[in-house]
Amino acid sequence: MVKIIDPDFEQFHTYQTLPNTGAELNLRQAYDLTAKTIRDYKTREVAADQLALLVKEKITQLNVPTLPTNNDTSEQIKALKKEGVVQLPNILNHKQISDIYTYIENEPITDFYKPELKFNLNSIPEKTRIGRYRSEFNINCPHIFDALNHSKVLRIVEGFLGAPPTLSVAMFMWSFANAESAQYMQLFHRDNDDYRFCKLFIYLTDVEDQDDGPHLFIKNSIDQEIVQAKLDKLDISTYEKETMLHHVFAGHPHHRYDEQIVHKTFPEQDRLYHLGKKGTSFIENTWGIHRGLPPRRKHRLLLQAQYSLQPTPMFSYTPHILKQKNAFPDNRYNQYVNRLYVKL
Ligand SMILES: O=C(O)CCC(=O)C(=O)O
Ligand SMILES: [Fe+2]
Repeated sequence: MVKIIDPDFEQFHTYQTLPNTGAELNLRQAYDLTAKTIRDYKTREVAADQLALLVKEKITQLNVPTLPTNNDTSEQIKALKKEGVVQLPNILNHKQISDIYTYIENEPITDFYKPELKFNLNSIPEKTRIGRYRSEFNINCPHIFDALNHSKVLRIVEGFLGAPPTLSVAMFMWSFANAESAQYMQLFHRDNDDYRFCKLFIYLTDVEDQDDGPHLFIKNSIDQEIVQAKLDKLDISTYEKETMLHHVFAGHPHHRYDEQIVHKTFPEQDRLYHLGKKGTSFIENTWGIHRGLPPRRKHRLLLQAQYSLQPTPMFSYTPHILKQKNAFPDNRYNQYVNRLYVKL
């Protein structure tokens, strides 16, 4: 088992020692060697439980409290653990969403996959499918921490993770209605950013039907044993079952799954299309298979946050001093949660 030996509160750029080697390596490298390659959910859960204990131990030494347990989120935590998804009452109201829209509408957007490509909402390049903003711009947006640090969200997330969360992604994401076919994260995939993590999604535009590009989550896709049991009920050969099981758990972090195989493995009742007006909010364990369908009618704007036990190896983080100092409650808990983004 890996052991955190040197967490530092400011950055928490921790180092770990691998057993028997004595070698020190960065968390990113440790993760590459372990969590990325573990596809079995129960094994990931064992590692996540250990990591959650280590995080709790470490942050107690740093005087970061855990949240007091509270019954009013226990059902949601249970649902998130069991179903992989929980729908929330709206986290942001229409006035807040309209303030956010005013803040971002004139800001240059960056192509998600081509950072050198910048444009405006009225000049979206034909080939750009997904857009985002600078992280410093995101975190200075009005109300963003009202959503990302909403007490109900943090209670659910901490209950799910088993330790106080690390905010490891915080961004607005545009999906542009400029092509029929799906690309990138519009195709079925699993996120694989930690041993245990989840994402908060908030629609900032209305997503009323398939043409608005809903987020689609595949229930029952998290655990191999459950998928195996589903496949066992299908009237197909053992060879085909094995091939399908292998397919839906294969892959490195950028692997995309074949739509037909996913649909064959997971029938209609496993497919949860999130539809709703702007403000619609949900938390998902995105280790489960999911995609954002390409919108066809109008551009879709999403706010998303990822909460994990440790920083995500894929990203490098630069914390910034907030322009609005009181954007989130000034206590050690919230300082800890936001430390990769917010410099004190
Ligand atoms: O656009 C979406 O709904 C899904 C995005 C996605 O896959 C992710 O953020 O992990
Ligand atoms: Fe994803």
